[in-house]
Amino acid sequence: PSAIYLKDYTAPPFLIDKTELSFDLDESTTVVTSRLHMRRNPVFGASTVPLVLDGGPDVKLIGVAMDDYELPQEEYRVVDDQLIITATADSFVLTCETLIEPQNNTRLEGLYRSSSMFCTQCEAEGFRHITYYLDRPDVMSVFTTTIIADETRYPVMLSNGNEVERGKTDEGKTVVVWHDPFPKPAYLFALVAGDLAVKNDVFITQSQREVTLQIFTESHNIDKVDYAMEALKRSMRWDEETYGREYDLDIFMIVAVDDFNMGAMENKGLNIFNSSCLLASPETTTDDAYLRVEAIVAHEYFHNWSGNRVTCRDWFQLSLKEGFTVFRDQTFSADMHSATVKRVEDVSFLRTAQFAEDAGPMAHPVRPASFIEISNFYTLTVYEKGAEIVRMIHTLLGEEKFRAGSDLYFDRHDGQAVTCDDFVAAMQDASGVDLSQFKRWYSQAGTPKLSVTDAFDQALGKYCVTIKQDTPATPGQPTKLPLHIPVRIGLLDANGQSLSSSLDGATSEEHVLHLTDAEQSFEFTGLATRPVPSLLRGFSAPVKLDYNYSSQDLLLLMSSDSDGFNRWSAAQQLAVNELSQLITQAIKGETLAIESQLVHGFKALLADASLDPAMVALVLTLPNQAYLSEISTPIYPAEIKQARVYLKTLLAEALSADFERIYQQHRVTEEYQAVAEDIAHRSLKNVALSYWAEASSERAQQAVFEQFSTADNMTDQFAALSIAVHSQHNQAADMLAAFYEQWKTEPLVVNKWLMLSASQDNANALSIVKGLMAHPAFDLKNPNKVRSVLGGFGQNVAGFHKEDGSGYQFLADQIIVLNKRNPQIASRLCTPLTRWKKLKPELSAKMKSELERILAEDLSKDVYEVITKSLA
Ligand code: B3K
Ligand code: ZN
Repeated sequence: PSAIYLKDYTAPPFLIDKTELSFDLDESTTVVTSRLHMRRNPVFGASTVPLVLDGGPDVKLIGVAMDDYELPQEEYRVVDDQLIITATADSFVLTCETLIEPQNNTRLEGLYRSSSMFCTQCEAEGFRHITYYLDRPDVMSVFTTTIIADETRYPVMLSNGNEVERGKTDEGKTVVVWHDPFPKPAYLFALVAGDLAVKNDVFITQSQREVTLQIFTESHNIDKVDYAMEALKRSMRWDEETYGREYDLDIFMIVAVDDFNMGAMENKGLNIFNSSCLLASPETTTDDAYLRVEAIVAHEYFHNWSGNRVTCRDWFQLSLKEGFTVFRDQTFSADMHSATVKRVEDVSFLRTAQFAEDAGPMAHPVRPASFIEISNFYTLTVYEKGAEIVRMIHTLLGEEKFRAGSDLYFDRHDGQAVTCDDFVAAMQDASGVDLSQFKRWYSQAGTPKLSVTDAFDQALGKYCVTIKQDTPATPGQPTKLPLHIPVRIGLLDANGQSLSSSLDGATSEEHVLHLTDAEQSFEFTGLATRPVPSLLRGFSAPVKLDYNYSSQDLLLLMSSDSDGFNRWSAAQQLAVNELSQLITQAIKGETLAIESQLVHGFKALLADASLDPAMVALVLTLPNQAYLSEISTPIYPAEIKQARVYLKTLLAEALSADFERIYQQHRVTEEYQAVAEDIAHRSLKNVALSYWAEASSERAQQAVFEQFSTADNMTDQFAALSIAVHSQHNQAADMLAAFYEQWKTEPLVVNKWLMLSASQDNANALSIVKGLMAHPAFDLKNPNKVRSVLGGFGQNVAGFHKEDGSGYQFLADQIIVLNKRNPQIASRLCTPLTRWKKLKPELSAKMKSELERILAEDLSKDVYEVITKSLA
């Protein structure tokens, strides 16, 4: 397999003005007929380049005709899955008949079957598994889709746009025709056919148009779509109010499917969702999952403008739509609930997972310069770091100019396929803010590190902050240029009061520093005493911050900073400092011991009833194994775990009475609702319970068991179960078994059970996981189940990182099996193995040899790319 490069981009030689598709759906062979109204692309002038259409190994070509002239065999050829036709007119209709077998499609790309239905996934390059086409996002076409199927088995037949015709064939099959008036690339095509139940609703747009809303599921799930429907309406309203974006078709449909490689897909007018990201009910869905449903419904809906109306020129520009749309969904969720809580969650995820990606062998810029398989670039870098770039633009421009920029972007490029440069140009043109240096964020990989030092001149009342920026080398990018980094900063006095100061003539309690040089100093005047800096408020840039805070400073920020995000961040830093000491002791084989300052910080926090319980819960949550691994070199998994358990137990013992009190105080007695206030109480209550359960207390054990047995909602039931499993509760095994019995008919709950079971951190972990994969509840065809078991196992320190390497070997075996069946999923499963260089030497060597063993197989492009880059 070889790489393709952004620098080699050329416009398409042919365009497709209209695409007419017909699907004769059948359980054995599906016949696809396409009529493509094509013409040579005028930008090429008079050209004779041949017509090259993309196909797949699973597409069987029956015949090709040009303007109804059936091409003889010698006038076309198929080479490497591409259909090549040398002689064409300047404009013509190309007709193609192909056969596909959706029932044998285990890749879940193109047209496939999930349970008893047909569905599609075409992004990025799935359409070519349906029929021959110019499968690239800059070829936009108006689609008309005819679906022919047996109505008794497939009463619901859907595609993009509006249903325009319905009839019968001579053999009595039903024919439904859909027409989508908006030109779109093939990756936004969708088709669904099945025996589905529907929930209907309406939305009145800002210009008073009535839009029909429909959510389809298999009939046993239709009682779980109310929350998604309300979330959809909130999203539609929010996009009108916040971005002035109105929905454009008369109907908007969402379909839930069980077998899906990712979360969801924004196909025009017909979104397709992994059922785990759509269905919700109090008894079966946790608070986190409710919020995820809302965020993903919003995300896919927002793509209608940021992605569909304005799409990507090529796949290197993926962040054009994904970074922007993630930023939009993050802001939406912040507006619906607590902005600070949302920011903490997003940053915590970014710093753990995206930073790790940026420091590993797959590190790439937000706009990659090359790839072997585009599916491998639906990454945290493209999505989450891409969203941070848009957020920084928002910080640099301010709310109003940012909106002017987005208005200009949508207006200027409506109906076009454009680049990240076009996005930045619109922001710059509308605001007058120079973003030329800022654009380096798109092309430079790696997480910048800011090293901050300061000095105070008492006589002049002057405080000077010096910031050095440095971005580490990443694969293919040995040296880096300075970035334009917005650093939001405030200053506190020794009592935690916010101080006003002057910087470049502006007096304020908060400033945004524009860091543009490799090293730069900023002078704040008008200060009577040395301040404590609150740096990078709200995480104003995706960077690592190094400033030598004392524990005293951190306790002060944690209790008093006016920026909620930095209160959390200070507590995390304090915990990281203490955990680092403990990890070092563990590595040296010493007895762990520490004089913890966190005890005092937590004590004060738990005593302050004025705080938002959701924030308190987040502050109480110790940095997780993954984050501690990200900031360690080399990684000692068992020692990190040991340090975490030690500190958590120490805090639990010291504050046991406080945790018990908080646990009792925050019980929600009203009927379950997934609203911010209740979610906040539940999260604090359950964090308190998780600590209390670590203290040796009979009453705590009892409380865990009781909550598990009596909870009327999944949040509380599952929290209790997880606590039992992770705190070695003496009834943990019985509770796990009871949970499965109770929920064995609810696949999404069973997936949670699979994940928790696989993460049980004990000596038998591997045999437990093998047992789970042989369990009737497991199914290798279903990505959610694979992710549950193998994802859970990946977090299992004792099992996955077992000293003899058996955990790595087991994961490698699964990757080898899945490589053939579902390359996308196989490739994702490689992620934990890509960290091998950072592991302690004994484990590193074992992990590396598993990568080499995988490489010896006949690999898909997806797995090949990740493995070769990891070993490079
Ligand atoms: N655009 C899709 C992702 C498609 C991934 C294909 N491998 C979901 C989303 O980001 O909205
Ligand atoms: Zn997206």
